[in-house]
Amino acid sequence: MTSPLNPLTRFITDKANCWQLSEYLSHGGYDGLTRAMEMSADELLDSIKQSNLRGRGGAGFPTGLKWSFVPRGADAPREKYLIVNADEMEPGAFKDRWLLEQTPHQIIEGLLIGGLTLGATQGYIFLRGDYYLAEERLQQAIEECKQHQLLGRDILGRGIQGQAFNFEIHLHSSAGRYICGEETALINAMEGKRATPRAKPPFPQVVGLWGKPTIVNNVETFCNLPHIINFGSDWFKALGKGQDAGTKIFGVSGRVKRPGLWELPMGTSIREIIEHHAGGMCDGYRLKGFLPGGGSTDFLLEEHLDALMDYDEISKLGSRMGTGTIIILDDKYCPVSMVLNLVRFFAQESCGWCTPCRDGLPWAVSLLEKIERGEGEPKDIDQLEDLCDFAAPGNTFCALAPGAVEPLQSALKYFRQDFETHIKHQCCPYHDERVAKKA
Ligand code: L3W
Repeated sequence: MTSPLNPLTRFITDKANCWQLSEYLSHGGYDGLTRAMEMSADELLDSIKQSNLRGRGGAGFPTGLKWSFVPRGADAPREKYLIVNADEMEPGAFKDRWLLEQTPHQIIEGLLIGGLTLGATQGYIFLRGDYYLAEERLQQAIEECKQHQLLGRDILGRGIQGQAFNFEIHLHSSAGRYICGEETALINAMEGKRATPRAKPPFPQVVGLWGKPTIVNNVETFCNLPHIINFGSDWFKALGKGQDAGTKIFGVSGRVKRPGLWELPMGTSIREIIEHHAGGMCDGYRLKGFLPGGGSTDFLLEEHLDALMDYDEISKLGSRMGTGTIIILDDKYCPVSMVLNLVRFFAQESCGWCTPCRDGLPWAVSLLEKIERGEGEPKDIDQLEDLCDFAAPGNTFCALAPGAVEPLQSALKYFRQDFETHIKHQCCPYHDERVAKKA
C-alpha cells in the first residue's frame, strides 16, 4: 500500500458495506496493528510523540505528550483504560459521526494500538446516545473482530515477546448530555455517577476511570494511530501544509452551496474550504462571519478567510480551530438570534456545577431573548459582556463554560451594531424589513 493523502477516509468507498471487516482489510486495514505488534511499547509511544499528532476533539493537546503521562514500569497500576470520546454533540460538529458510521474498524484498530502502547487490555467507546446507526455498526464490527481473533484473547495468535496480547472493547451509549463529552464528566458517567467534571489535577492519565490511569481521546485522534504506525511519523508530519501534522476532517454547515465534510491537509486555508470544497455562498447570500470549529468557538470574519486551519494560527486570530467544522453566518441571518440559539443550548446542557455556567448562561439567554424580542436596553449589552468575563478561563470548573460564551463575546465585538440596532428600533431588523432598510 502506497502512503495515502487521505488516510482516514480512503476506507469510505461507494460500496454499500464499506464499514465491514472484509472491505476494511481489502484497503489495508489492520496493517497498522500488524506493524505495531512488531514494535516495542517504547517505539510505539515514540512514534506517536514524533508524529506531532494533536487531539482532534477541540482542545488540540499533543497526543504523545498526554500518553507519556500514563505511569509505566513495574510500580505502575496493572489496570489502565483507553476511552474513545464519541460523545459528539456540539452544535455544528458532525465529523465523528462520519468516521463512526463508515469506518468503525479504524477506531477499533486505533484502540488496539493504544492497548499495545500503554499495556492496557480494556477499551471503551463512549458513544452519543442518539447515534443509533453508529452503535449498530460498531457492535457489528466488534463481533466481526471477535470472530477473526482481532479482539479477545491472544490477538492474531501471535504473542509479543512470548506473551499473548489480549484486548476487549466495550461500547457504552451515553445517556445524553453535552457535558458528558468533557473527559472527567465522561468518566463519572461511566462510573454510574452524575456527569459533573472532576477537578484537574489529578489528570485522568494518572487517576481516571475507577481510579486507574486512563486515556480519553476523540474518535478522529484514535483513527490517526494506525496510519502513523503504518506509514511513519515523518510521513504524517509531511501531510500538514502548515505547522500542524496530518490531515483533518473539516466541515461546513450553513448557507453554502455544498455543505459537507472533507479530509484535507492540516493548514488548508479557510477560503479553500468554504469557497472550493463547500462551493461558496448560496446565490443571494453574503458571508457575514463564521465560527471556525463548532458552536463553542469565536466568530471570525471575511478578512480572516486566508488564515490556515492550524491550531496556533486560529488561536492567534482570537478564536480556536476546535473541531474544524465551520458554521457560516450569512448576511440575512440575525447574529443575535444565532448566538441566542447557541447559548440556549449550552445553558440547557450545563451540568450546573459552577456558578458562571449554571447561573450565567441562563441569564445571558434571558438578556438575548429580551433583545431579540425588541425589549432590550443599552445596559443589557454591558451585562452580556460582564457575563462573558464571568465565564472566562480560570473562573470556571471546566473548559466548556468559557467555550459556551465564545460565540457571544465575539458577536458583541464584531456584530455590536446588530445588537444596538435591535435595541434602538425595539425589534429584530432581520425580521422587520423597514428597519433593515434603514439600518
Ligand atoms: C496533563 C496537563 N494533561 C490538558 C489534557 C486533558 C485533556 C486534553 C485537553 O475541553 C475543548 C473545550 C471545548 N497535564 C494537561 C493535560 N491536558 N492539560 O489535554 O484538555 P483541555 O482542558 O484543554 O480541554 P477539554 O476539557 O478536553 C475540550 C472544545 O474542546 N470543543 C468541544 C467539543 C465537544 C464536542 C462534543 O460534542 N463532545 O464536540 C470544541 O471546540 O469547548 O474547550 O485530555 O486531560 N497539564
